[in-house]
Amino acid sequence: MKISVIGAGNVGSTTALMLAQQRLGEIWQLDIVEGMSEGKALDMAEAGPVAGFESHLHGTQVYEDIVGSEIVVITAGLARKPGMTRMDLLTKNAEIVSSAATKIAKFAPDSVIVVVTNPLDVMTYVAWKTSAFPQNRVVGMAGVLDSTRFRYFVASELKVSVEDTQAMVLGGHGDSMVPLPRYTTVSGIPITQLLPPDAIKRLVDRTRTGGSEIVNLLKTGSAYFAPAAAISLMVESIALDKKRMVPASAYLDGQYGLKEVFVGVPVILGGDGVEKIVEVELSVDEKEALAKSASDVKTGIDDWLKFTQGSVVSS
Ligand code: TXD
Repeated sequence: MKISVIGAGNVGSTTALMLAQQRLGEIWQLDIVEGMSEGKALDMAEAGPVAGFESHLHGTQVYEDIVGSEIVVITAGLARKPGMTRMDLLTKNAEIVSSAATKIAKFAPDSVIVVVTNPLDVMTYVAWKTSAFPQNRVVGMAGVLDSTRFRYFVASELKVSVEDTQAMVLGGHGDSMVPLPRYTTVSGIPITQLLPPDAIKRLVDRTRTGGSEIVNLLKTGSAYFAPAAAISLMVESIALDKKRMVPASAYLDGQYGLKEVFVGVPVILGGDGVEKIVEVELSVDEKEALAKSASDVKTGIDDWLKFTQGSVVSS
């Protein structure tokens, strides 16, 4: 199995290390910064003898080296800098993601692409459009991260093991994400039976702002350990055809009453990527919240489409 990670920054390199520790195969990291991915890959490979994994880790700056990859993770991108608008970030990262997706289509045409770059759901759409891959072979990582945060908060509140705690978070990766307490359980018991409504609301709100909580503490950069663990889970499910049922950003074609948008829903992830989108029963409020979240994503997609059409017309 050959797995490539585009972008060897915090999330990309931590993911590469986790994948190596899972012994999933040959791991390539690609970054534009000269020497960085090579240096990080060598450093990680040198950890192998004591950490107990074989050193199939490589770094590169050229896409030719990712040839034949079965899975490609896109983490390349910029973080929002002072003075940059949301739209600036969107267009800049869309440029990076679309150039990566075009190269992936050329050198790893049979791969499954896992998108991580923010704004996540819009970037997943951009990668799908520019790679021209079938819908099932492009998926975005956010729901597994948002759910693992929710699981951690619930387990800490109830003082129970995270192992017994499961959570489901749908929607776009942003403030409008939709944590579902009714489908969040400890050993099968919904938390609505274990916690009072005000405590659930507090944990839901903390989940929604989980990313900024870390940014505020770190001050420079954003979370990467939990994101990398979430990516590794998805990559493992695809690599080993495990068919895990997890929330992920997938292309909707009528499911949940939504169309032509990538948004977080429960999916089955296997060797073919998104093998099935699972439709669960939602209350009126939950449905509304998911539709609102999807409409925020759609606005971003439309902005990108208008921007690319504009730049084609003006060039
Ligand atoms: O839940 C999620 N989906 C997320 C998303 C969770 C955490 C981080 N999330 C987003 O992932 C974050 O908002 C960023 O858009 C990406 C990557 O985050 P990271 O923390 O790893 O950012 P870094 O450390 O700045 O790394 C980005 C790397 C850096 O090394 C750049 O040199 C590289 O991307 N980069 C490129 N590599 C290859 N090709 C191109 N064009 C390129 N441009 C930048």
